[in-house]
Amino acid sequence: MAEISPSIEALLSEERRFPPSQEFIDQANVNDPAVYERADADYEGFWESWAEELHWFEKWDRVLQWDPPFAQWFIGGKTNISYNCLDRHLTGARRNKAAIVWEGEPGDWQVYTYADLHREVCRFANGLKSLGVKKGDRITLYMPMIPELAIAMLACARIGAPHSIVFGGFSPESLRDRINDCEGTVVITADGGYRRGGIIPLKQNTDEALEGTPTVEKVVVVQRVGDKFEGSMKEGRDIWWHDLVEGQSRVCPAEPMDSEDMLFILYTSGTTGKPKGVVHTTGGYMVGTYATVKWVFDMKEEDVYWCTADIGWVTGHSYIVYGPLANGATSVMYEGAPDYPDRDRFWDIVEKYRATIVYTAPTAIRACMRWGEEHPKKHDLSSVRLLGTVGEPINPEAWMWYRKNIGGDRVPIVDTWWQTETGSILITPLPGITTTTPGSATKPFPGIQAEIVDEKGAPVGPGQGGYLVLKRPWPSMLRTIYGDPDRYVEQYWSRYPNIYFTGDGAKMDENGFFWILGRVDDVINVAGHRISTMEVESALVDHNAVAEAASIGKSHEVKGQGVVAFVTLKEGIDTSAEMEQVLKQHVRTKIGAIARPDEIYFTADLPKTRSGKIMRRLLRDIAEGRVLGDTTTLADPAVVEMLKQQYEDEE
Ligand code: 7RM
Repeated sequence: MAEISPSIEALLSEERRFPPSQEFIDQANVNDPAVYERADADYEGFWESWAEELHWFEKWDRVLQWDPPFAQWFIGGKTNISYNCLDRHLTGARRNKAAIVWEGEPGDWQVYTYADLHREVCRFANGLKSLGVKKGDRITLYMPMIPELAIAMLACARIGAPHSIVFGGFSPESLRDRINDCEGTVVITADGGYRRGGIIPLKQNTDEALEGTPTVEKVVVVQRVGDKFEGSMKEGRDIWWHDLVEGQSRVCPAEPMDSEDMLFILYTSGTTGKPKGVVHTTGGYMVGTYATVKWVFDMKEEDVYWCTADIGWVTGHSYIVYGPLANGATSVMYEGAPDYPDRDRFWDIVEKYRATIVYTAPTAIRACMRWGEEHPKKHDLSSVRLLGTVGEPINPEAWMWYRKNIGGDRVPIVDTWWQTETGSILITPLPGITTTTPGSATKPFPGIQAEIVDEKGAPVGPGQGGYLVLKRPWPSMLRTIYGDPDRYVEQYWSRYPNIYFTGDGAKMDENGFFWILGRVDDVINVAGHRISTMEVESALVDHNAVAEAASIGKSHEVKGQGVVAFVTLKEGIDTSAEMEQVLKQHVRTKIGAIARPDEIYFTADLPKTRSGKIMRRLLRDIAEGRVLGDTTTLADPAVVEMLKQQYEDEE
């Protein structure tokens, strides 16, 4: 892992630099580079001062108890995140400020002020209590991106019932497994949700899931699609949301929660087939999401902030709901797809609500690149003052496109690295301090000690690569895997003693900046040289003809592994043997001979998870001619079948 491959040199030789403008620096929430040293010298004190900005019913006795690998933060402190997201804002000018600005896919919209949101959360929390829900009961949410989803989360948090949100795109079987794993007693869903004009039958899926869930007693159903609902309600078990809240009191005191009481469970896939229930607790998670929103997104009173994620993923939990609302911000929430009814929908929303901060995923940016810059050009995006990305490495070309076409070549971009497990952003630029470079997530957030280490755990030097690890606890870290503490220890804390293993590979450049290369199983080893799938992909998408690319390592007799690439060309460009040669040569020119793909396959689509991550494991299976592994998390199973057929035909 320690050697420098020629490929990485290409990436690290990126020379474009984007310092923040003086204008941005002058107004930024944080613009003093000394914050890094100060936080480093006393990280407990650093986090404690963040906690002091929030409301606690009772103050903590100690900031941190660290018995590796188990951490407790703000010990003895009593707080409630729903109180901090709502009640805390009701006394002053924020009372009638927009908390959630919601846009439905069909074009309907609603605005909830902080006072509105507080009232609806209290009414629903009282409704849950009337169903018998008590502190500690697990509640499963399987909902579309509608305001009731945020209301339900905040209501659960208010009464101390941990929520487990299952993304609305998951199958009945996945829903069932997740309900059973945490023994949920109530499921909250909707009669349906809109997606590209069609309806996702959430209630019917729930009914199917509930055929094998002995613990579930009640199902609350939001009426979203009304007349178009084709399912039914089960007498005695199912109740409409509007009937449940009818007549409920608009007062529901927030339960004082211990700082270490469970706030939520969120399932995420790991190296094995069974998803892990990542457990987050109250105080630390609240502090982590609050602090990062304020500094990474430079959140101001007048901002209109839009994170395009689905709340079913951690990004939506932390950066649509909890972090922004804890800051008293205005958070935009959108129900539908980026290309419905047209490919300018995102930019239409930015213009309509005058969004000032936009946070999205590289995969969405690449899709927009593919659709062409005429779509953002149709809209006035001059309100935008800060852009963010998350979820996967961003190739410099997509970064530059985003900066130019959405940021008008003038606004900072924050490439934020974190995980479901980390709860909040850990590696990121601070937009009023950091000079960014396309493709690098830059530096650990103050107080975070991230390092890149070799197999033995020794830190690698500048220009070198290794495993990304975290050497100190941080407030929003996961506390355990629900019902499986051994897996928590084994998965994250066993490779290196008392050090958190992220599962990601990374490189450090001469400035000490981090370049996240992706999961360590996405690294290709060609003749002893390590090449990230991302580097090859970055080179491929750098070519004008390429919309998206995925690369994998395929076993090779002499070199150990060779590079195989799967490429989607831009619309209107034809595949040909000549194009294949051109692209192979392009990669060779961009990175070096070592990275030149042995084979390139053209494909109309790549296999992706429902959250948009390319499933390279399946591409490896296809390329190796193996039986396909677990395909249950695929967004569109037909894509792999087609690819497999095509691969076999061409082989
Ligand atoms: C927030 C989220 C976590 C994995 C993580 C990485 C990858 C996330 C970045 C990134 C490069 C980034 N949670 N990842 N952000 N890679 N640059 N800025 O995505 O649990 O779903 O995924 O995502 O591999 O380990 S997650």
